[in-house]
Amino acid sequence: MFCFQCQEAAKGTGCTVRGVCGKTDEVANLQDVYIHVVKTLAFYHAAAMDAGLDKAALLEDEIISALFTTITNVNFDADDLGRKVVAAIKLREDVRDELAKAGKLPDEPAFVRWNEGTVETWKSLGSQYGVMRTENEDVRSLRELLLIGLKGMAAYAHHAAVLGYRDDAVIRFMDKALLALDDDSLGADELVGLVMECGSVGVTTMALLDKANTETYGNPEITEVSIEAGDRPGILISGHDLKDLEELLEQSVDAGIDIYTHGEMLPAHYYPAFKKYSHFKGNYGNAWWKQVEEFEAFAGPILMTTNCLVPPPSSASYMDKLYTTGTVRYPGAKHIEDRKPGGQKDFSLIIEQAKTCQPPKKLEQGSIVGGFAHAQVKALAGKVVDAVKQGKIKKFVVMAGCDGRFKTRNYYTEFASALPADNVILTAGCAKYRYNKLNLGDIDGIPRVLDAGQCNDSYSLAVTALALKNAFGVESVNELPIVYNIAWYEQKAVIVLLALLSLGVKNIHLGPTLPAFLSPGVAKVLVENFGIGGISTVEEDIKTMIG
Ligand code: SF4
Ligand code: SF3
Repeated sequence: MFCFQCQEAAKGTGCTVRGVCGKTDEVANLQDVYIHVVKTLAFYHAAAMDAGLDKAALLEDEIISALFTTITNVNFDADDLGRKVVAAIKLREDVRDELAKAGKLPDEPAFVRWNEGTVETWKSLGSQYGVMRTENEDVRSLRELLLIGLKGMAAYAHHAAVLGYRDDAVIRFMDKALLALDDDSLGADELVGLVMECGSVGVTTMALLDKANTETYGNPEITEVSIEAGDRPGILISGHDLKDLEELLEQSVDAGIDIYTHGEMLPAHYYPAFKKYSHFKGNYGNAWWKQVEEFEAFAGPILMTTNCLVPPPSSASYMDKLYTTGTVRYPGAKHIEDRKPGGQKDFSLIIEQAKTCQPPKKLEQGSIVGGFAHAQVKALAGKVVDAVKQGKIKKFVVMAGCDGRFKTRNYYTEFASALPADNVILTAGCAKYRYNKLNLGDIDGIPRVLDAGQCNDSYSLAVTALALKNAFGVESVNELPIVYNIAWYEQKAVIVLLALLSLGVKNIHLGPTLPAFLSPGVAKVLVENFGIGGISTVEEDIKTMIG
């Protein structure tokens, strides 16, 4: 195996024996094969769309869900991945048959006919279809940056599609980019162009998801979320899938149990649509990497709807209470199957088990405040602009992104604490758990930590920046008193970064370390064109970023 797609890649270069995330060699190899097959699907998908075949939609779903499946901390199950690759090839061949029957089969390059080996041989294929297939370091870096951006884009496209929102421009770009990943005729310049296009299609995808979420569940609004545990048994739901949450809440209304969010599901509390459920109790615990101890303390069943799942240690007592759904899989965890068209997922098993469990152990006291997505910020715009004009707010500091387990991430807690009292943090994603319980206070009633939501809601931060640009009448977002100190861990943060670059945002600081997949040559391009930088010490960075 060779994998360097996340911030915790071994030795800062790549995992070669077993992932720091817990991904095995077999799983990594199967994921490489899966991605290889997805490139062949892209060819037939584009043809099926051109030909107007109904089956194009099935291939679209498969491409998007395959890319999402290979994101860090989503799927750890070799058997499941093997089945998925076999099914993907079968679907590809079905679509090819239909294209042939309709007389619409285009000339096929040799690689799209790939169908070699078996699940057993794929498990040990090494890096033949993975990162190291590309020899030139810069081309490899650009190809992987593009693929990683596509994975993040796919996650957002998947969430939008679950709510019935699609945009052909997104899947058309995915097809083009997937087919470019092994195209030896493309040099660095063309690949840089595709990476930039990936960022702008990333904006389209994030806007689509924002529309899907807000039209379905309403605009997030200022909300105080309890972080305390109640006295009834509960179900803990984590990940990013709001549709799963909706169905779980609906199916558990009179069950005598409570529903708690963990990690990235916290922002669900900000949506008006979920406020009608009196058993939607609060948030329990922190970011994904603390889950082993927090799932243990929770005592009830846990539902993982997307990343980030941490492999439970053999001593974990919650293994028989761990449920996965959607793209998430873990060997031994019970899996809730997908909904049929027009139907719901069936959460009865998990609800019945919850009734037999103890209430969660009490971990924390109090509450946190969030819900500052773009509509809420716009509603406050007058107040915010006044505070800036009166000099009460001097700077906005975007500290969105991911959290992770490395000690170096204490930097973000210290950085947030060290910010002057006239600075406001704009956040989204699980990075917020490094500072959202610090009680940093408010400025004339505007909290100093404005949480827009999940990493999925990072689009809101761009809309907020554009709203401020209009309010202040400046030419470019770079003239605003906003600095970016973003933390990344997995691939969704990469599409957010590319999206910000495509919107013209400059001088973003990215930490705690720069991605291992950026070769020195590619890193240089990003530094020279966009002023991207890393982080140093809190003291130094407060000086350089805040002044
Ligand atoms: Fe390593 Fe990250 Fe890849 Fe897991 S996802 S194998 S930790 S680089
Ligand atoms: Fe977090 Fe995994 Fe990225 Fe959604 S849950 S931000 S790391």
